[in-house]
Amino acid sequence: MEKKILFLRASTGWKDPSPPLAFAYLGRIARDRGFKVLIENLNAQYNTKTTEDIIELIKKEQPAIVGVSIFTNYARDSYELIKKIKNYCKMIIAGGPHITIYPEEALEMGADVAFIGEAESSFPIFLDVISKNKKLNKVPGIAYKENGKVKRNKETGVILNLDRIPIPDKEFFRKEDYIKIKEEINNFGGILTSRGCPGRCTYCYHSLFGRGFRYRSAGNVFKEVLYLHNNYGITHINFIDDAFTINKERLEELCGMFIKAGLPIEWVCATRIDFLNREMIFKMKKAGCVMISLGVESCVPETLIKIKKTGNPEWYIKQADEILKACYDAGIRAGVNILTGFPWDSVEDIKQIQKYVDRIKVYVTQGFCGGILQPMPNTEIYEQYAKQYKFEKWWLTKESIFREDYHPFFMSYYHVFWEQMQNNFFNLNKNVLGEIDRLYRSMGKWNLRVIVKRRFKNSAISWGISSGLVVLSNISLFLYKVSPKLEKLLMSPVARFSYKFKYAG
Ligand code: B12
Repeated sequence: MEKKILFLRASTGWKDPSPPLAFAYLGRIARDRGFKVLIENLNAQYNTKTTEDIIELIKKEQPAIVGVSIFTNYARDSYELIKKIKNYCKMIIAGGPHITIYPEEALEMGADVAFIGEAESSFPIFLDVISKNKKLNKVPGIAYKENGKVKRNKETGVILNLDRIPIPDKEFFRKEDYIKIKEEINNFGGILTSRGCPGRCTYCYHSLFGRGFRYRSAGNVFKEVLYLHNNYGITHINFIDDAFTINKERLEELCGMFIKAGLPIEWVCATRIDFLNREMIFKMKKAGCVMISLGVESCVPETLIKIKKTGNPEWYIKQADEILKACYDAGIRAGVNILTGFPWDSVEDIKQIQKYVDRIKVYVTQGFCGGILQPMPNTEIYEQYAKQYKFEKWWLTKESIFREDYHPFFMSYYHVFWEQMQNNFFNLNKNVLGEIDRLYRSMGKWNLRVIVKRRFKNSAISWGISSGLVVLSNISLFLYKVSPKLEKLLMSPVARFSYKFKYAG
C-alpha cells in the first residue's frame, strides 16, 4: 500500500496568506522517500475545511503519519485539533517553533513524537526508521513516549550548510486555499535565504534558528527564484528572512543575478535598519526590489536600549531617517514596524511614538505594521515578566477572540492589532491603552491612505476614498462595541466589497 503523510496546521485567528514553508521543505523530503504528501492548512486564508472534514480525510486516506506544525500563539488550537483527530490517526508528530521549546507539552497533548529544532536533519532519519520499523532511539532531535515515559534523544544542532537542504517544493499546496481573485498577489513566492539573526532583541523568539547567522549562497537562492518563476509563473518574490540584508556581499551578488537575468520579477524583503545603506538600497531597486519592511520598532531611547535594539538611540533614529529617505529617493516602498505594549510603556512614551510616526509617515509609503507585544516563551521578556504578571504558559489558557473566519471590518485595514491590544499581558492602565489605541488607529489611517493612493493616482479621489474607508472603519468599531453580531450583519457586505475592490483592475 502507498505510504502517505498528512501535514496539518490548525485554524487560528490570524490566517496564513501564503503556504507554510515548513511543509514545502518537509513535504519534499517525504516525497523523495516514497511518501505521498497531503497537506491541509486549515489556517490558509481561503481553506474552509472543518475538523470533521479532516477526520473524514484521515479515515479515507489512512496516512501512516499525521504531522502538525505549531507556533506558540495557536498551540491551544493545535492541541484541540490533535485531541479530536487522535483516535483516527496511526501516528501524530508535531514540530515548529513552539514545540522546539516544549516538546513534552506536545506529547502530553496527544502527539506521539515531537521534533526539536530544524527538522531537515532529523526528519529523513525518522522516516527511514519508521519505514523499516526500527526504534525511535536512533532518531536525533526528537522526544517521544516509550512505555509511558518521555524520552528525549540528543539534539541535532543547527544546520550549517543551508545549500545542502533541497529546495522546498510548492507542488503540494492548492492555489485556491491562498488565492481567491485572479489579480491577488500570488503568495507562493516566499523564500527563506538565511537562518538565525545576530540581533539580541529581548522580545524576539530565536530558539529555533538561533543567533548564529547562516545563509544560503546567492546561486542557491537564485535557483529557487528561477524554480518558482519557471514552474509557477511567480513574478513576486517575498524574502521572509528576519534580516535579509545582513550579508552585504551576498546581497550584491544576488542583485547582480536579478539584474543579469532581466526577468519580470519584483521582490520584497524585511530587514533591520543597521544592515542597510543608501548604496545598497539603490542597487536593490535596480535588481527589482519594490518594498522593504523595516524593523524600527520604537523611537523611545529607554525602550530601544531596554529591548536591546541599539545601544545608541540617537544614532539609531538618524539611521532610520536616512534609510527611509534613501528608500523614498530610490522609489522603493518602505514599511515600518512599530512595537508597543512593553511593561514600562507610559502615556508619554506612546505620545512620543505618535509624534515620530507623524514625522516619518510621508516616507512610509508601504504603511505601518508591527503590533502589541505578545511575550513569546524563551525570550528575555517572557522569562523576566511571566511570573510577575502571571501569564506563564498563556498559550494554554488564552482563547482567541475570533474563533470563526470573520473579523470585524475595522480590523481589515484600520485597526489590525485590535485583538492583540485586548490581551494586555502587562496590565497596562487605561490611559496607556487608550494612547496605544489612538496610535494604531492613526497608523491604520495612514495605511489606508497609502493603499488607496496606490490604486488611484488622482489625489482628491484617493483622499476621498480613504477618508470614506476610515469613516466606515469607525462605524464598524462602534457597531462592534454595541454588538459583534450587528457589526457582522451590517459590515460583512462592506468587507466583501472592499476586498474585491482592492484587487479589481
Ligand atoms: C513567514 C512568517 C509568518 C507568516 C506565516 C506564513 C505561513 N504561511 O507560514 C505570517 C506573516 C502569517 C506570520 C504571522 C505570525 N507570526 Co510569524 N513568522 C514567519 C517567519 C518570518 C518565517 C516562518 C517560516 O516559514 N520559516 C521557515 C520554516 C522552514 O521554518 P518553520 O516553520 O519553523 O519550520 C521548521 C521547524 O520549525 C520544523 N517544523 C515546523 N513545523 C513542523 C511540523 C512537523 C510535523 C515537523 C516534523 C517539523 C516542523 O521543521 C521546519 C524545518 O526546519 C518566522 C521567523 C523565522 N525566521 O522563521 C516568524 C515566526 C514563525 N512568527 C512568529 C509569530 C510570533 C507570528 C505571529 C504571532 C505574529 C504576531 N506578532 O502576532 C503571527 C501568528 C500567525 C498565526 N497563524 O497565528 C514567531 C513564532 C514564535 C513562536 N514561539 O511560535 C516567529 C518565529 C518570529 C519570531 N522570531 O518571533 N508569520
